[in-house]
Amino acid sequence: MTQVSHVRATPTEIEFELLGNLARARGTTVESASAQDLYQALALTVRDHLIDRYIRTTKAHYEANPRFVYYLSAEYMLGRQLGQNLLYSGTADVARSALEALGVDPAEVAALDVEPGLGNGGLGRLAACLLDALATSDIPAVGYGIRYDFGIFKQEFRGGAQAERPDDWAYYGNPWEFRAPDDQQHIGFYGSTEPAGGNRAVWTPGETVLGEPSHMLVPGYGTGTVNIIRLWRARSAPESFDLSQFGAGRYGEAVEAMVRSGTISAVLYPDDSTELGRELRLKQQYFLVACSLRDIIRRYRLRNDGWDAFADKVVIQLNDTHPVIAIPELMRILVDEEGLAWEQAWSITRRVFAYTCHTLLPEALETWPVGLLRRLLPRHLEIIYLINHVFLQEVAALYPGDADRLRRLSIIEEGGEQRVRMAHLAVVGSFAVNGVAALHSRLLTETTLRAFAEMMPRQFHNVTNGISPRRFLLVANPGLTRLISARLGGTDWLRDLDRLAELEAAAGDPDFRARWRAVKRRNRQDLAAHALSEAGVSLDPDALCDVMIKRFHEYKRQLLRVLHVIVLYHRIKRGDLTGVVRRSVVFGGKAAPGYHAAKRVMLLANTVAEVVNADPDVAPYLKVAFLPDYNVTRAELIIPAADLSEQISLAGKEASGTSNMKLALNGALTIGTLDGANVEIRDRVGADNFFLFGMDATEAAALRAGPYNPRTYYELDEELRAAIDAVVGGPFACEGADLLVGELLTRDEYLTLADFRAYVDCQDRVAEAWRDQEEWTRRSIRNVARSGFFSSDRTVQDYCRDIWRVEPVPPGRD
Ligand code: TH1
Repeated sequence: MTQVSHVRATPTEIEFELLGNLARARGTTVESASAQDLYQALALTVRDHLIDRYIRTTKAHYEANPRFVYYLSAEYMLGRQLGQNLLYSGTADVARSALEALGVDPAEVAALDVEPGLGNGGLGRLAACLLDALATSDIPAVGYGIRYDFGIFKQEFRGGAQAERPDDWAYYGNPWEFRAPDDQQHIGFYGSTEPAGGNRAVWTPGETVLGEPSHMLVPGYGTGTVNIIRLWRARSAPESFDLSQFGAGRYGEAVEAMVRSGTISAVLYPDDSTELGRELRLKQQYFLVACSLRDIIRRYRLRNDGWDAFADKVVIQLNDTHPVIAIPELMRILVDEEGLAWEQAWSITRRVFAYTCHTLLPEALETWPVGLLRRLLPRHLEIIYLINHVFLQEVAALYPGDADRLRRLSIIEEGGEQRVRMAHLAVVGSFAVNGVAALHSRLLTETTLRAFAEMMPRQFHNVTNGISPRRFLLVANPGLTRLISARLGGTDWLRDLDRLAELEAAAGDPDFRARWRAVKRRNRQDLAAHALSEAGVSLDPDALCDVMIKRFHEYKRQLLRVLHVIVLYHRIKRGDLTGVVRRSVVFGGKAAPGYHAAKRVMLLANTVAEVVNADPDVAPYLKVAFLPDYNVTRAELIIPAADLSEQISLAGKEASGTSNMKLALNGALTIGTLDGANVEIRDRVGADNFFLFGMDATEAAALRAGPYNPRTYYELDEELRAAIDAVVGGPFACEGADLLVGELLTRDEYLTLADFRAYVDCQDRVAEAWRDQEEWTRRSIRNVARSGFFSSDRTVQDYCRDIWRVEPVPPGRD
């Protein structure tokens, strides 16, 4: 197995350590150990091998007193830790030998590693990929987040419909985390404020909650750095135990406030790219921010005095608007608690924060009702009003008499109930704003944040997302990693992904192509085994593996994918094999539990799968597998097997997308629209290696602006009509199909019908290309050779250069 070389442990030493941990941490012996005992002991053993590095990293940071990046995010999708940490600590091979020497099956033990699903989708996984790259690049950084008791729900299908089960991920204990109750923070909510002279006030909270941190190690690959992610868990403050109620025998009432405190970190909101505006969500956001800022200040004070150096030593990246309440919170600390003048506090604040926007969807832009803020965080609302007041004075001076501009820029949304626009607060309170792909960053400045971009153009940046090649090649696809390493001579390319360009010549080598195909086939076999056991579908390992993995959302247009599958079904049934090659159509993804429209598409996909898979005429050509409970672990299995990557969102809707990058780097060719990072993928891999179809963002916006009649497409396109008819009364009828089709024929908000013909024809070109396996393999190899740009190492370099201005601090080697 490929791994870091500077490790000295032998299998015997690992065996000794493992037995030691089994005895000391689990109180048992190898003879009587359960699989769980062995897993926990192994995890602790591997963890021990990272601890020395962590301590050296901390020492180096303490000595250098460098500028730190603090990444604030409500979500992290870390993926399983064991496999990664074995590889990063260089103990994978020795640990395997040690387990085998003890008569233990390594696979059985590894299967017990649970992925902490502390996120919904791309935004949370991006946070994990950036932390991985920060550590790999030796950048001093800490990730802050919430330690949800329940992560993203587990998905099952009942009668084809999504059913959710709670994710009690740490039930057996999480061996990767270190709890630090002594670093706990007291966080206030509710209550009232009293003026205290000038701009100062005293806030007396009505309720106090404790934030208890734990940290998990974030090792770099091929370097000594081990950073951390610090996650906060809410606990009740002792004073919330109501002794008077207790004394009166009302035990339930006595503990009520205590229980309420804990609910703050109880569960992750399972909504991706939509906003619910619930009080508990705002509480979570403030809890994360308040705990983290106190911790950041504590860390700053270890080596610095006063506030003069704060903005030189600290940069705080806000991952979307979820942690934006940090801006008024820092102002509150500086003005009310530290006694700084407003102007000085504001100058510090504006030099500390930077904001990443991840969306263009209006329904994802957070706004909080003023009434809710006044109740929950009264002092913060006052501060927000004052920030807005000062800001609007600046605007008025710059654009005299332009009332409309004031209205568009204001942090407060008027008209009906006043609301606080968190994106506006974010832009006003930070020194840099960035979008997550070139197209997205441009659209942000032309639409959502246009008035801001006009006023402060230099504050706007683009930083195109990236993914960790360690997670999605080294860990997920060892076969391809070995093949590439053999060609490139060693594994250094995993830290320098531009070196993949050296594979370009290998595309012309028939022997290399044969090996490439063999790896992909092996991966498809592994996926087929999984599809059989988890979805009861038998996939042909030689069929084109056609993959769509992402959250279910109307704008992502899984429905378009399903319509094409129905077209193929109809063609096969009538003996027309145009565009037909053996295909495995694979779906993965969850829908927010309350998102009924997305759930209807999901049920339809499962219904189509059932009919298609059961039809003996069709089965030789087409199979549909909807693999339940898509998560990072499942992604690691699906992505390496993929040949075709479905990136078919309506242009102008997907900010970036990241599965497009993961799939491209694993040798899948993309079929897609000019949306999000697809644009840059196509620029890099070349038009020959990208199946482009459909409207671009400008055309889509124009069509949406005018009168749009989806029914015309239905009437004029015979295949489309047949497909839709098969959904209402035909073989694919299922609950909600009438609603789904009704919306499609009357509104079709995401222009599915307008792009249908272009998509189907483009899929025919895919099939044609697949028939020439040698040529397909050449394209697949070139695709990988040209995708080095999409490493999260490059993303982190961009942030470091354009926004953070931080330098690496390499720790001493062991
Ligand atoms: C996603 C975007 O939809 C996706 O295009 C992008 O690749 C990814 O972020 C990483 O940048 C978003 N996820 C969320 C989740 C919530 C709110 C807004 C967004 S945008 C809860």
